[in-house]
Amino acid sequence: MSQSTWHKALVMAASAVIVQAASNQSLSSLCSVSYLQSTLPSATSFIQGVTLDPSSITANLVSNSSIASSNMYPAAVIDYCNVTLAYSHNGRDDQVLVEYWFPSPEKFQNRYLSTGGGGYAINSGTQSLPGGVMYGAVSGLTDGGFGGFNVQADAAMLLANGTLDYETLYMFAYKAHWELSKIGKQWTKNFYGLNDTKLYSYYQGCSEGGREGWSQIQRFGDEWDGAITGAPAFRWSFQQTQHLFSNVVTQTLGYYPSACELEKINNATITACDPLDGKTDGVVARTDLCALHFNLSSVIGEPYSCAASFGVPAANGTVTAEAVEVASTILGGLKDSKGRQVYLSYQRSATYADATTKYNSATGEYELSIDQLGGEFISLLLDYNGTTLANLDGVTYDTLKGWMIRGMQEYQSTLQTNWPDLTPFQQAGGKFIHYHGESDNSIPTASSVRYWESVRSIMYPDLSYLEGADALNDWYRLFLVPGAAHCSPDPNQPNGAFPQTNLQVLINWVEKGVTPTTLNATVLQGSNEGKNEQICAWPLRPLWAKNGTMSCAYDQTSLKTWHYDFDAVPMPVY
Ligand SMILES: *[C@@H]1O[C@H](CO)[C@@H](O)[C@H](O)[C@H]1NC(C)=O
Ligand SMILES: *[C@@H]1O[C@H](CO)[C@@H](O)[C@H](O)[C@H]1NC(C)=O
Ligand SMILES: *[C@@H]1O[C@H](CO)[C@@H](O)[C@H](O)[C@H]1NC(C)=O
Ligand SMILES: *[C@@H]1O[C@H](CO)[C@@H](O)[C@H](O)[C@H]1NC(C)=O
Ligand SMILES: *[C@@H]1O[C@H](CO)[C@@H](O)[C@H](O)[C@H]1NC(C)=O
Ligand SMILES: *[C@@H]1O[C@H](CO)[C@@H](O)[C@H](O)[C@H]1NC(C)=O
Ligand SMILES: *[C@@H]1O[C@H](CO)[C@@H](O)[C@H](O)[C@H]1NC(C)=O
Ligand SMILES: *[C@@H]1O[C@H](CO)[C@@H](O)[C@H](O)[C@H]1NC(C)=O
Ligand SMILES: *[C@@H]1O[C@H](CO)[C@@H](O)[C@H](O)[C@H]1NC(C)=O
Ligand SMILES: *[C@@H]1O[C@H](CO)[C@@H](O)[C@H](O)[C@H]1NC(C)=O
Ligand SMILES: *[C@@H]1O[C@H](CO)[C@@H](O)[C@H](O)[C@H]1NC(C)=O
Ligand SMILES: [Ca+2]
Repeated sequence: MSQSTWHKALVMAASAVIVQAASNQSLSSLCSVSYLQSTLPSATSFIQGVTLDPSSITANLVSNSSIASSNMYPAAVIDYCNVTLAYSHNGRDDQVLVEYWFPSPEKFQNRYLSTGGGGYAINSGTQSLPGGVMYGAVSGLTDGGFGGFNVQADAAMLLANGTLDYETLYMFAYKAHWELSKIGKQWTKNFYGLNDTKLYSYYQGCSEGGREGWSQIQRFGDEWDGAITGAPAFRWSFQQTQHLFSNVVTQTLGYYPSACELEKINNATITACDPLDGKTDGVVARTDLCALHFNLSSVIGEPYSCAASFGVPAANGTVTAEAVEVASTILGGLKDSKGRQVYLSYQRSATYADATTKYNSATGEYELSIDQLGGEFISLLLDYNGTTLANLDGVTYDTLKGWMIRGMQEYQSTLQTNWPDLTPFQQAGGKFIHYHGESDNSIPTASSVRYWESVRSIMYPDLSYLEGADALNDWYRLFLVPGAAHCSPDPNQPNGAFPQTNLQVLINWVEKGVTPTTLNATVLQGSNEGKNEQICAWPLRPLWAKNGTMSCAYDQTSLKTWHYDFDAVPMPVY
């Protein structure tokens, strides 16, 4: 029997089962390979060019699974059917694996959720799937076809040195996620016998997972009801290359600060800027006021000391003018040799992670340590030569600019992911929660601000700034999370709250029309753990009155500190 004939026979034999399932079947009776085969959609009816392999299906019931609280969801106890499936692309001898967790029929709430990865990983293992199941959503992840759920895209990106695997590139960029959601949604409908009942379709991911979410909303907007992305790694060539900027600053200035000296500069910044938001709580909720009112030079001469750790000896000294120059040059963002702005940078209060140096025990000196993600972009995707850049010899600010622009040309239709027209998503009624830690040390917070502003100006060109902002906030809201680092709370600012219940908030917005005027957040560490805070929606900024009340205020002088004019780049950079 051909696969499609076999498939039709199965579907017919199974239709009776589907009807039963829709009424009141236990998860244990549905969680079988035969039932999953019987409900597996016929690929040709909704997606062209893929062949699903019914014989590859695995299914196992997981009951009473205790899920610990994470940054992305609260604690819960869940039951689900853990399902994996292999499929291939017609005409290509390949294999892609997907995994879906199906909640029990009585907990299922007509929802589907796709989840993403981080770095070069297209999934987060099974870390992200519980967050959907606990809200009654079938939740899925993909291996991208890279060779297994634990294999990352970079491992499959080259067929040989010098030969990029374009299928891997496109799968990683957006194709694998499109297939994951198309298959997942159709299978969900069949599994629960939804018939004409509306299936809500959601996306949730952070960092590279955030970029993956945008890759779908920008291309297939009308396929989604709602999405959450944190700190997306979009504007790829700029984002990846900027990881090397801090290294090139140290190399250009000829000063390699110890981790301890940079930590001291950041600690002093946090202490000085914490009260500017009106509440002295160890959290810099207004990094823009910090940029306007705090002079880093005031830290010069301050003593610092750190204990020995991980092969780095104890450090003890006073902050030098050179270290402050390194820090302030990093904060200024990349400029070319003519002094023109190329890219944006981190906010004050973010640790200087990209500037990390390495201790040479033979010389007793600190020296250059190439940022891994930055070096990997150049080596793998511009040089097609493995995942490590050997050195930064001869690399200048202009070299970095060249890499950013070359990568923009080469990856505009794949990884760049900054298409600013979201009309199909908006017209289909989609809702978007975009958040970014204000102290992110891996993807600059201003990167998210720039994208939101790009969408505003492209979609509402005839409206004033505030009118455009209001119109955009009806369906796409950006929240900068005070005291949060990259996709997580910041251990240096333990009182900062993190938006752990984002999916609940998005569901309420999409399904009940409850607009998140402010974003719900919870302190997840320290002595205030469990405390609730609300986060202001861009472009409003938080400010605490003397009586402790927070308001979300419009402050044009502060907003200006977030905006950069990339006059070194001869093309619009959305
Ligand atoms: C479905 O099962 C639940 C408990 O498992 C029960 O409470 C409910 O009444 C059942 N519904 C129907 C329609 O049989
Ligand atoms: C679920 O797990 C908890 C502890 O993890 C246990 O106390 C409880 O008895 C279990 N319930 C069932 C129905 O298995
Ligand atoms: C889900 O199924 C896959 C494939 O059988 C298996 O590797 C994985 O460990 C399972 N996960 C859970 C949580 O059961
Ligand atoms: C590319 O060359 C590097 C050494 O320069 C080697 O380690 C790596 O395995 C090669 N990659 C491929 C895909 O051949
Ligand atoms: C789906 O349609 C079948 C056949 O018309 C029907 O028996 C079943 O109850 C429907 N399921 C739901 C969930 O409405
Ligand atoms: C920076 O502050 C943290 C506490 O937030 C502390 O653990 C660390 O020792 C401080 N580092 C320096 C160099 O002062
Ligand atoms: C910061 O302070 C230094 C040293 O006092 C001074 O030279 C510099 O002009 C100040 N920078 C700003 C932006 O005020
Ligand atoms: C740092 O050096 C100073 C001066 O030598 C000394 O007084 C102090 O105890 C040292 N601190 C640490 C933590 O080693
Ligand atoms: C490829 O990478 C290796 C190892 O990093 C390096 O030695 C070699 O020079 C690189 N080759 C090219 C053509 O960039
Ligand atoms: C908001 O967060 C609190 C914990 O800080 C939680 O109890 C509550 O359910 C959340 N509300 C929504 C709508 O998610
Ligand atoms: C706190 O102060 C602000 C600004 O002065 C005021 O608008 C607000 O009503 C006060 N709130 C309370 C609860 O007193
Ligand atoms: Ca504060």
